[in-house]
Amino acid sequence: MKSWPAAFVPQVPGRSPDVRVRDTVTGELLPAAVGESASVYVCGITPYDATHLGHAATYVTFDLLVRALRDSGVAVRYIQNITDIDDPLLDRAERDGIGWEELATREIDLFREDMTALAVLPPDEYLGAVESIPTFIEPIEKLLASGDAYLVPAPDASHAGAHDVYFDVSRDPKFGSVSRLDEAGMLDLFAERGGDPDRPGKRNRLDALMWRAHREGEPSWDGGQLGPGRPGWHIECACIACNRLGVPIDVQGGGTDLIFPHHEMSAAHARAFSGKPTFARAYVHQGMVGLDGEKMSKSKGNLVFVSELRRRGVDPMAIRLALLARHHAEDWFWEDRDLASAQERLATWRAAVSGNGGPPAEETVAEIRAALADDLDSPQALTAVDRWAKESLTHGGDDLGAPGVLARALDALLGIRL
Ligand code: 5CA
Ligand code: ZN
Repeated sequence: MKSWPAAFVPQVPGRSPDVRVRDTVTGELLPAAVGESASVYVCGITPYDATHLGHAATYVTFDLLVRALRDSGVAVRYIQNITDIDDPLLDRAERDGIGWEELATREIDLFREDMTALAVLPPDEYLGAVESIPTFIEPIEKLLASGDAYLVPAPDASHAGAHDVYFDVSRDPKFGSVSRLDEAGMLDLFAERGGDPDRPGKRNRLDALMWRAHREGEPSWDGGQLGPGRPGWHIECACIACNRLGVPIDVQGGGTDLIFPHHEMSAAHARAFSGKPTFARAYVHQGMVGLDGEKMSKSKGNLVFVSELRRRGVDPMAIRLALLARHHAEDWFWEDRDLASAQERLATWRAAVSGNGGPPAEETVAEIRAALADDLDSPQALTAVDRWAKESLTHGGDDLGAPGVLARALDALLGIRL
């Protein structure tokens, strides 16, 4: 799938210290890279609606990670998917009387525009589920052969004798190790987040769909021995991540809403078909951005769209700065004053780098790097810049190169173009 243009990343003298992230599974600070390379997989959008500020926060967070790692001298390989076939997409297309492919294409295009405007660097590969379907078949067949997956009759399918394929969670001794939820906690979230605990014929209520046999009126693809159908959600990310990055990957990213079942199941699938004990060395999860007291979500409809703010003439750099003002692990509620204070901050920074010289910037650049290397602490990085800007605006400074150095550092490390 086509991604979006890579913004130019200026060179900044010096280099970031080794980047550490707080692993949401163990709660520990872990190095985001081992040695000189890092593989990062971030769960992408389900393109049935426009990019809201919660999505944007997630992709800005992982953009910071990629920028910090590259600045520390690490070669990053970054993959992101698009869930361009799933029930919510089909449901929305039907509700709106539009083809599901047309809807997906429209929303992916808008997402690309939003990412470009927000100066989010593109992944090295941007992969749709649909275009990747042929790579899902063999792993599913392998899991059927090993007994980790099983067939459930699908009498409502379009062809006689059809079966759906489910993953048997009871076969996985490590199941639960990502979310560390008990069974009741898992069951609470499973139905809410796309699972089907009451499907007759399953061995365990938490077993996850891997392949859905073709039903009348639904799109389907060749599944080889699995028959025509379409893939389940978790196997997509498991296969794309493993195929493109190898196992274990260094960082699995996404929002906290994906911890269970999505990241639990993807890890379980990947361990089972790869035979490797660990799917991801570290999990980084973006806290939920909400509005009016609730998580922003497409199903609830309490959304602020990036494209809508842009249409109203809001500077995308102010949107990005508003998102950076919150630590990625924090849940928070968007308010108009978040944008107002980001606009004010942006104006202050712009004024500060427009002078003829300023206070030396090296220390500030080092503070930005140190903050980001410490679990992507963007609020701390912004505070360092605020200090430099205040000093520059109140006392000036005779370091003629400083404003330029700082402007390049903000661009390269924070993705903020002044
Ligand atoms: N396609 C799947 C992942 S494979 C998906 O969750 N798509 S999504 O469009 O619903 O979300 C895209 C990304 O934004 C995911 O990483 C998700 O965790 C994150 N996200 C969704 N809602 C919010 C929110 N309110 N705040 C922060 N991040 C969010
Ligand atoms: Zn995913």
